[in-house]
Amino acid sequence: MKPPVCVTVTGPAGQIGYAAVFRIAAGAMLGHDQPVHLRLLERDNPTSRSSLKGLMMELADCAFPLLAGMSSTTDPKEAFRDADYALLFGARPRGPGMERADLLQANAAIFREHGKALDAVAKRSVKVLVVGNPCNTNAAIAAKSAPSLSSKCFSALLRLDQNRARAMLAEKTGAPVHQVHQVTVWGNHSPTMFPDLTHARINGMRALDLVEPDWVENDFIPTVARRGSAVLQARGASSAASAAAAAIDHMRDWALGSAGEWVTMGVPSDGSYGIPEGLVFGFPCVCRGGDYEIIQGIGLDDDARMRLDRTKEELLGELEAVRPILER
Ligand code: NAX
Repeated sequence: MKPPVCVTVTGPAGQIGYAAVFRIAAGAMLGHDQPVHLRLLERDNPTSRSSLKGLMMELADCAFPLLAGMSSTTDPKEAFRDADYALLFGARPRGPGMERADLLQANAAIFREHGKALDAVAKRSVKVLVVGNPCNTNAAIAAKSAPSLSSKCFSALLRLDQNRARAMLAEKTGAPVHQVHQVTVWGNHSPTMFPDLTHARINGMRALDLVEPDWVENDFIPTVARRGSAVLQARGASSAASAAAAAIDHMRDWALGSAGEWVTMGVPSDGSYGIPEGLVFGFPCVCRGGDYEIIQGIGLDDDARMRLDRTKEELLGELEAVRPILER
């Protein structure tokens, strides 16, 4: 058996955290030969404390052979010490009457603090996935708050959007989802995202030869972009198990490789496709050897370019709005 690695999860008592930790402890993220030590970071209040206590009782009761240990804390520096992997679900939810701008500010402060703590105490090779919204900008804040770590340590969850897009295309064409490849979601995890079928293949065929342009424009793109709201309306709660599954897919592929598959990751731009450095943007990536690369040379027509610019502008606006917090 390999030596255990340290996986930090923030917000484990929340709904995505609850759906994720059991699968991580069971080996779904890092493989069935990789023991894990779970470090659980929650807010310091009686409700979170009690939920976390119950969660840890349940984790123990599963008797997972790969769960080498677990601990809980309310101190980010303790939570991220020597972390190999960090899944950041913990974030302030949007409360009644709260504007998106208020949410941005409230969460910027959290991710500033978590970025600084990662910078101080995490392994230099740590892989960080930000899920808490607005996840692209929160990931950019965490990366900027951790100057001694490579910006490549930080990423944001766009995989849920890619999974939704693959599933919708599979359903439309009647193909099994495992035959659907090279679906990409560019940009922000927000309604400005661009779910792109231009290079998608289904069992070796071009997806665009199998569906109508009208369906892509008026059904596929808006449905994928607004899927989160549709789930919220139907369930009375936001996506949880699907978000946890996507977070595990993202980390598993990053750590163990994507076997040539295009996977959408929110990663700090290196200037690819004209996206300014510093923005965390959904790009098509391949993962191998514990690293990712942004796939280069993908053709973008005028429509795609316009959609990328729109989501880029939104992200630039978000980053501008949190600049005062970054300068603190
Ligand atoms: P919940 O409100 O159920 O859980 C959040 C948890 O985080 C709570 O237990 C809370 O106590 C904890 N928390 C808050 N501040 C913290 C801090 N400073 N340190 C540690 N823990 C803290 O939310 P949940 O439904 O689990 O969603 C978590 C986040 O994921 C939200 O921001 C949500 O908007 C975001 N999502 C992102 C998605 C994506 O694809 N990127 C999709 C699903 C989801 O909407």
